[in-house]
Amino acid sequence: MSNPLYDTLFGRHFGQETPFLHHADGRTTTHGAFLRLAAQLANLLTSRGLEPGDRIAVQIAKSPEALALYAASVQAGLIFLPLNTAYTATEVAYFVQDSGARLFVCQPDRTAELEPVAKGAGAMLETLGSDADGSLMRQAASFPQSFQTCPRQGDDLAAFLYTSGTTGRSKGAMLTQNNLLSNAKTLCDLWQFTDRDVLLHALPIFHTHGLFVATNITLIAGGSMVFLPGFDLDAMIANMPRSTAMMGVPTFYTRLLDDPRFTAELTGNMRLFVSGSAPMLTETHVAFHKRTGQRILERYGMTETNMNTSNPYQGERRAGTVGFPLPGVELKITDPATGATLPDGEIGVIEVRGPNVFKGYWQMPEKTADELRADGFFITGDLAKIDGDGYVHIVGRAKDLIISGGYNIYPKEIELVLDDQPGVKESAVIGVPHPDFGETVVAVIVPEGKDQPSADALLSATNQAIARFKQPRKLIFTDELPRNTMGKVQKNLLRDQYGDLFTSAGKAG
Ligand code: MLC
Ligand code: AMP
Repeated sequence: MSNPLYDTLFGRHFGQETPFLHHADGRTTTHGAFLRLAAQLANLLTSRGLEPGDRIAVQIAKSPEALALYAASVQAGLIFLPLNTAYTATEVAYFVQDSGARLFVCQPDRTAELEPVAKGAGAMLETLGSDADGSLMRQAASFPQSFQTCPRQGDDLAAFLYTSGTTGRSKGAMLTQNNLLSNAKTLCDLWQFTDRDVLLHALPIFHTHGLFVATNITLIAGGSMVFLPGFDLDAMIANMPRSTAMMGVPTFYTRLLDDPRFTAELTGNMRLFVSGSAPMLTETHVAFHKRTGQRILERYGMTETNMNTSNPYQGERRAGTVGFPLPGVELKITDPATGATLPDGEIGVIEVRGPNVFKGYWQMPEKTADELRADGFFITGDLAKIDGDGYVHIVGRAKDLIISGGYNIYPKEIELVLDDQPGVKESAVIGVPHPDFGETVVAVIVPEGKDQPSADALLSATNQAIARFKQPRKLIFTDELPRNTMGKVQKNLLRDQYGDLFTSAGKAG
């Protein structure tokens, strides 16, 4: 009996003392040592009664041990549910409860705050810290270093990743073993990864980009990763010469370009720079080429679909485009009103179908039916056109979504918090251009009466409820919101009005 995801990503490296994770301090963890730890964790998890198909929710700092917990979950047939470390206890409570997680793993320093969350959801609680501290590692040490891999099939679920929605309620995207495996194999081939590659890994491992694209591809190729806890400019510069590839959000690239130490010489050993998760400005692509002589490869994906398109590895990487549909992925541009396929050159919504497309939203059949057609096409909500050469150009979004530094922020979630505050009649949250994060959050607020509510009180309310990265960077008070004849708030007008708040033309900084 096999477990395709475990066998392909991890199992075949068992016992191999080849380098897998290079640490900032110069130490290296081999594939063998990594998989022995994963096996200990898998033994521990099953000893606690976790069975194939059970959910394990984790909100832990990026570390080799955190990644081993992912491997352990796959080996034990569990459904891995990683959560952004910035989420507040209120946000986490929803995910743990909604997913029905049997076990929740948090950082040791947040135990007091998150213990009631686990208890409220009927989940067991363990801890794992960034220095291999916490209850999980303490217990794992006494378990055997090999584990009888749980049999799984390609269609079995491997992960839940929650994505927010336009209604403000997050949905658990159910990803199967095949979804992850097919995509990783395709990208590994397309981007020509081999066991000689060293990936400079600075992305978080609670999202598709850092966990599935970056990590799974490296594992399939048998390569290694410089595994940094996060994006730190000095560490990026220091580790670039020993790396061959990097994956990042556009903010990584603008920050690197802002540093004079980032030169063609520094990138001399690098063969591939990949960008995605948010639109990259053409000027960034051009400036990068001018500085390094290399062209960034931009690709396009989503939590629900993994990766859908990519610029070519060989051939023209066209700035301002996300390239072509991946092998095995069907892509069409449709009329948002009728669903009819549009001819090339016309703007419509991207729909995709293929082995990469998820199974649906956990316990939300109506929402699944709204976005995943019966014929298997997923309606992405991204607006695009296809040019005469077949390149896909993303031109906007049909969904009300802000992407800040590669993190998705749904305005509705923030509006619900603001509208609940005393003195607020209504609010509209918009994304405006930002030099570092691409877009950032601005809240336009209509007070209830004559007196303006205190900005501090409003910010403190959002601080309690939602993660820091989603909180408005500016509040604007106004008498009324612009509306169309149907009564719908015209956010495009607000974006036009406040669009230069953070750019050189504006002042907010
Ligand atoms: C951090 N902050 C952010 C932020 N990240 N605010 C808005 N947007 C963000 N993305 C906050 C911090 O809490 C802090 O708040 C302040 O901004 C400054 O922090 P910083 O030190 O400058 O941030 P940093 O830690 O350097 O993080 C920035 C970043 C990080 C860009 C490196 O956000 C990041 O790694 N983003 C990658 C996201 C990602 O992996 N997305 C993939 C999604 S998968 P304070 O308190 O100081 O004001 C997907 C599918 C696909 O989309 O296609 O890939
Ligand atoms: P997420 O739900 O976090 O997976 O974010 C997916 C969304 O990120 C997509 O629907 C797009 O709107 C956006 N996205 C990802 N890659 C790109 C890209 N290369 N260019 C523009 N938008 C992108």
